[in-house]
Amino acid sequence: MPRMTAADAAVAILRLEGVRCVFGLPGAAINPFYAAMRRDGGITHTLARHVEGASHMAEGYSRARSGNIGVCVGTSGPAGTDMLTGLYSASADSVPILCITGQAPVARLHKEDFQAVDIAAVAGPLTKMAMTVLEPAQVPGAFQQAFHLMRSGRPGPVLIDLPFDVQLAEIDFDPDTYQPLPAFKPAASRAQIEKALDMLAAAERPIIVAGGGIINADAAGLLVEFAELTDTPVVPTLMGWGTLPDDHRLMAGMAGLQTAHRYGNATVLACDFVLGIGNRWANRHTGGLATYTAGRTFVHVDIEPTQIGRVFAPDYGIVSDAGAALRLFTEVARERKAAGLIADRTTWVAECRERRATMQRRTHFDNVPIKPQRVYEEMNRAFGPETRYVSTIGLSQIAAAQFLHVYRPRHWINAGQAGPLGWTTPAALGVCVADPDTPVVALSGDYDFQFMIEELAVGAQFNLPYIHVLVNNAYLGLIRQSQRGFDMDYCVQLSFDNVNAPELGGYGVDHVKVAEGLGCKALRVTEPGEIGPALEEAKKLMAEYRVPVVVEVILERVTNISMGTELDNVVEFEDLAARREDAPTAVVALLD
Ligand SMILES: Cc1ncc(C[n+]2csc(CCOP(=O)(O)OP(=O)(O)O)c2C)c(N)n1
Ligand SMILES: [Mg+2]
Repeated sequence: MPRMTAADAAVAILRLEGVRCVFGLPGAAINPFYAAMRRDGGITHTLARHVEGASHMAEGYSRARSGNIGVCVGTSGPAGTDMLTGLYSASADSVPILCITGQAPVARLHKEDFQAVDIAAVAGPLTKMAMTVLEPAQVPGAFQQAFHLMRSGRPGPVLIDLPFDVQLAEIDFDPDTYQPLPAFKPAASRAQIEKALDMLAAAERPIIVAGGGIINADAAGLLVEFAELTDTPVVPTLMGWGTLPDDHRLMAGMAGLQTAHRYGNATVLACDFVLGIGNRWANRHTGGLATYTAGRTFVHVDIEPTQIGRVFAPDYGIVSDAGAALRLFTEVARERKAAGLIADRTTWVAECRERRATMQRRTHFDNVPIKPQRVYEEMNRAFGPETRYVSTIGLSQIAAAQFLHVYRPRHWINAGQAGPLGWTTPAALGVCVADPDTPVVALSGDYDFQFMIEELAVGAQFNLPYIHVLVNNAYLGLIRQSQRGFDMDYCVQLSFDNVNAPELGGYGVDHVKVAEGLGCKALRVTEPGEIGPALEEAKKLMAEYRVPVVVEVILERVTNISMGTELDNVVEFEDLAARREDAPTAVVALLD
C-alpha cells in the first residue's frame, strides 16, 4: 500500500475529485498541505490578498460552471474566521465550496494555543459538514465525504480543518483505486409530475417561477423546453435569472421588492397559479406573503425536503432535483401535447407580453452628474449576450437587475441572499479563473468596491482580465435610501475632500489611483456621452494588458431606485418610460 502524509492523500483526493485550482494564502499551520500541493504539482494556486477574498474567489469559481467546486485554503485562527463570510454566502445561495484550514496540533487544541480557534464549531451552522480531523487515517474519508455532501441534495459548503501533526502523519492510501462517492439527488415520480401538470392545466393564468436550483441542476434548456411546450410565462428569481433568455417571448420579468421589473410584479399579481421550481420563496422576491399568495394556487418543487412549507404551505409539494423534475415535466408535457391536451394560453401570454411592452422604467437621461439608469443602458449596448455579470448588493446591484439583460444561465453571478459587501471583486476573479474565455463584467458601488479593493492586485498578478464598472455616488446608497424611513442621512456619507485629489470635488477616494497602484488599468467618466466610449476603451485595455480594468462612473449623489414593501406597493421615484427613446435598450419595444 502506498504510504504518504495525510496532506499528500488530501491533495491526491482533491485531484481525483476534479479540483485543478485552489484560492488561498499560506500560514505556518497549513504549510504541510502547501508542501503536499507543491510535491503534487497539478493544482494551480491563486494567492489572495485577504482570506475572505479567497473564499469569494472559490464561490465565483463554483458559480461559473456546472460541476465546479471552488476550494479555498488558509491557515489556523484568523484565516478560518475570515473565510466564514464565504461559507455563509455559499450556503445561503446553495453553492458548493470546500474550505480547508490548518490547525494547531491535536494535543494542544485545548491549551489556547497560538491561532487555535475551534473553527469547526464556529463554521457548523454555515456548512453541510465542518470537521476538525483528529485522526490522520480519517483524512481520506473526510475529504471523500466532503465531496459527496457538497454534490448531494441542496449543494453547499464544507469545511475541513487539519491539525498540523495530522497533516504530517504518514498513512496508507491508494490513490489508484480511490472512487468518489455517488451524489444523492431525489427525483420526482411520474405520478407527482402528472398531478402538478393537472393543476397547471386547471389554471387559467399560470406562471413558472424559475429558481437557482435549475441552474445548479444545469437544466435551463429543459426549463425553456417545458415552458414552450406548455406555453407558460416564466418569472425567474434573482438566482434563476438567465435560465430563460431575457429576449424569450415567455420571459415575463422578475418579481420582487427590489431586483424586479414592474411588468414582472404585475404578472405575478395577475396570475392564478405558480409552479415554483428550484426556488425558495425568498422574502425579497415574495414581499408580504398575503399579497403574494392571495387567490393563487402553488406547486413547489425543491431538492431539499425541508424547504417545502418553510415559507408558506404550497397546495402541493414535490421533493426533487430540478433537472430530474424538468425531465419528467417535459416528457409528460410532450405526450399531452401530442394528445392535444395542452391548454391554449394565447391570450394570457399576450397579456404578459403587453405588460412587458408598456410597463417600463426610463433609462435615458442626459443629466450631469450622471443618473445611474443611463449606465445600464450603455452597458446593454456595450456588452453582448456572452457577457457574465458579477455583482453583490447595493443600489448598483438592484438597478442592474432592473435594467441589464441576461441571456444565459450562470451569466448573472450574484451573492443573492447574503449580499456581503466586498464580494464582487474576488468573485469576479474566481469567475475569470473558471472561464478565461468569456468576457466578465463586474459591477460595484463605491463602497462594495472599497471593501476588498486589494484583491485587484490578484487580478494584476495572475493576469485575470475583466471589466469592473464602478458606479460612484460617494454614498452607502442603499442604506441612505432606506434611512429615508428614519428621516436621517446618518453615517452613510463616503464623500470627503481628498487632499491629494481636489479634482474629485468631494467624492473622496481616488479609485483610479488606487486601482493603478494595484497594477490595474482604470478610467473615470463624468458625462453620459463618455460611458460608451470608456467601455470600448476598457475592452481594448483589457486585451492589451491582461489585467482588470476599472471604469469609474461618477454618479449624481442621490438617486432613489424603485423598491417597496409589497409586490403591489413598489415606489417609483423617476418618470416612467413613455416613449421608445426613454428606454432604448429595453428588450421588448415600448408601444408608441
Ligand atoms: C458586510 C456588509 N455590511 C453592511 C451591509 C449593508 N449594506 C448593503 S448595501 C450597503 C451600501 C452599499 O454602498 P455601495 O457599495 O456604494 O452601493 P450603492 O448602494 O451606493 O450603489 C450597505 C452598507 C452589507 N450588505 N454587507
Ligand atoms: Mg455608493
